[in-house]
Amino acid sequence: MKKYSFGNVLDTKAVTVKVEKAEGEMPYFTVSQDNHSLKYTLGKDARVYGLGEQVRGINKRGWIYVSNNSDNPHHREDAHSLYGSHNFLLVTGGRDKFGIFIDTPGRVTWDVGYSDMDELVITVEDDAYDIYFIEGKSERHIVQQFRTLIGRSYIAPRWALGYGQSRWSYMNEDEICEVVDRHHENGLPLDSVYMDIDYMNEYEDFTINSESFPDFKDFVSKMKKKNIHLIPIIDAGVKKKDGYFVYEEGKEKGYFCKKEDGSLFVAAVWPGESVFPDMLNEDAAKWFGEKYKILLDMGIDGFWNDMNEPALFYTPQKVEEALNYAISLKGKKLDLSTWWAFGDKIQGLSNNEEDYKLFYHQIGDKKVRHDKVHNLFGYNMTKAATDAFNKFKPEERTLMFSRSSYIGAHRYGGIWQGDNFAWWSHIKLNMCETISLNMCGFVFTGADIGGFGCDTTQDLLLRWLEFGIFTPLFRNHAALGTRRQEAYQFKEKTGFRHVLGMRYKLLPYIYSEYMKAVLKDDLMFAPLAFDYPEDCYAVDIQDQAMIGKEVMIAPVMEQNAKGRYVYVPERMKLFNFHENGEVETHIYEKGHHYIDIALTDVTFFIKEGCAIPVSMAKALSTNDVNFENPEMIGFADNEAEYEYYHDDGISTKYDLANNITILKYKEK
Ligand code: MIG
Repeated sequence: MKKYSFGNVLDTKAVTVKVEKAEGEMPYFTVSQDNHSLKYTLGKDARVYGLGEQVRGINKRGWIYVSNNSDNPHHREDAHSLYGSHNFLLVTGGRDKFGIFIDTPGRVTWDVGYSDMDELVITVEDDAYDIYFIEGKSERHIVQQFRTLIGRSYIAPRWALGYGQSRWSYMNEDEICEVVDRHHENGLPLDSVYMDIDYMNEYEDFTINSESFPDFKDFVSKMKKKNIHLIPIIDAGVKKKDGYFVYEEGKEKGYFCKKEDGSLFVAAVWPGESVFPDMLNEDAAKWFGEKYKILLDMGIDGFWNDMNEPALFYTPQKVEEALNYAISLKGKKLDLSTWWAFGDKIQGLSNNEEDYKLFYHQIGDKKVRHDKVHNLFGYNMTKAATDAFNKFKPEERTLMFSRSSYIGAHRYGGIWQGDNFAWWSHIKLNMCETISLNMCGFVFTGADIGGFGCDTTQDLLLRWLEFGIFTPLFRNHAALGTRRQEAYQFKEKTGFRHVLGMRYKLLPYIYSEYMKAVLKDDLMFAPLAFDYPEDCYAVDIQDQAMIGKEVMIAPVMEQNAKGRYVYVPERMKLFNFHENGEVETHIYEKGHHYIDIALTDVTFFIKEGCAIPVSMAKALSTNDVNFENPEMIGFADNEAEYEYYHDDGISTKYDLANNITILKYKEK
């Protein structure tokens, strides 16, 4: 590993290991005179991986990406930034094989063969940054070293790998009870219900609307008795309202972000005019984090952090400007360009770049303008919460995942993949992001299954769940105003029962793989290219994935498809779990094959010589899963072994050596 530094770097704390600075010339790249831009010539066959939460495929070559945390609900191919900044790239397949990590809180532009197909140009906005080069004998080895550099990933409680139902607009106790009861009546398993902003009193963090939830503590405990965890959302913006305790306390202590003149920075988000805790100020972050205790004390054991890019709907001054502009047009005859400018003024109010330059952070004794450290805000909000959990509940894990992140945040929480759409292409995006995020340390991740924005369909939800049963975070979530998409809303009850049930049958394997990936700094999800680097077909596959060392998945991601073409990179056995309970298996030789996969089939491949643990018991929650004595399924001439990780799923003692047993499988 080689580290180079430019200028006086602000410590992001992404890296947890001390690395000495290297001497001499930087490898692979030529550096521009002002040190802002790095250039590398990509070989014809070079492939580029990483960048975590970004659009497009697993191989990032052919587009330009920007590390700039954005509340961007349009996860289209032409997007440049989503909610997180994950500045790790891995180049392979051509003449060189290396990883590169750029540690900087500011913006980075990754031109991966966009301006010139054969050039990788990385432009760093800040004058000061650290850069790490990692070499290794394989792609996986490079990723492992990078993961060790950034420290062990966050570990979720095991129940958080159960199925979660969410929707923006569950308004009160009755609605939540209905969700739980209808799952149970229909034999649909469920471990958690997510509470979106509507549970709060006027969108005020750490409050509960007492009309909709008259005795919240009691409600939480009633739900626990049904094996349901309630997971409230926490937003970054704090309502600016006299008498609201979080606002009053924070204002008095000087913990909110301020403008240059020392006055409070105010912008509107869900609560209306809001102020923003200075997540980069240690004291302020500690204060905000410890507020989560209010909910912990009511029995809550999981949270999701939202709006923490931070998203800004508008600032009062920008609205003023827009209104003045509109008024100035009154009575005049609009030409087309003025009409466009008028529209842009209004549409450009949200997440406006100029607004991010209006407020400051107090970092130690330094006052730093927000835009310089923008990408660290969500990270530090999540860290604040987890630091508090570790203080108040050191023995037990607490569920925490965030929308916005930076590398380093992976030690404090997972992330969900934000506001996707009920589009078929977003199943694939979900898979590609999951793989890239694993490389950057985010192992506890998943997307809004069924799609967040726009109306879903029964078949989309089924196909998406069939992929989602492999991701650690397994949550169905949808936006206000969209078609209801709880599994019980659709006709195909048996199908949903079967697909959701399969998650619980596979949980001994999924949980074990999740924990091993975290504890060994390894990938849970990997591209085929990493395991079959010499296979000219495997290296290009963008719609299949490897899980652990045993399994390959090839999800159906097209509407009305009755199956799909799959590339099988070595001899494997297909398992097809049909909704009628039958399990069909078939051995495939290396090559391209068309595989029939009916709408409610759950399919995956097991490599020859491998086996995985499953719990065939019927389960309505993770409590019903047989983690103690799982059964084995596999593909072996005579015997296969599986390295099984098993613990109590809740304590914070994660002893790899003591929690591993070798399970044996024998072909019947
Ligand atoms: O501006 O809380 O990504 O999951 O349902 C939208 C409402 C705010 C965005 C989150 C989404 C959540 C929604 N939030």
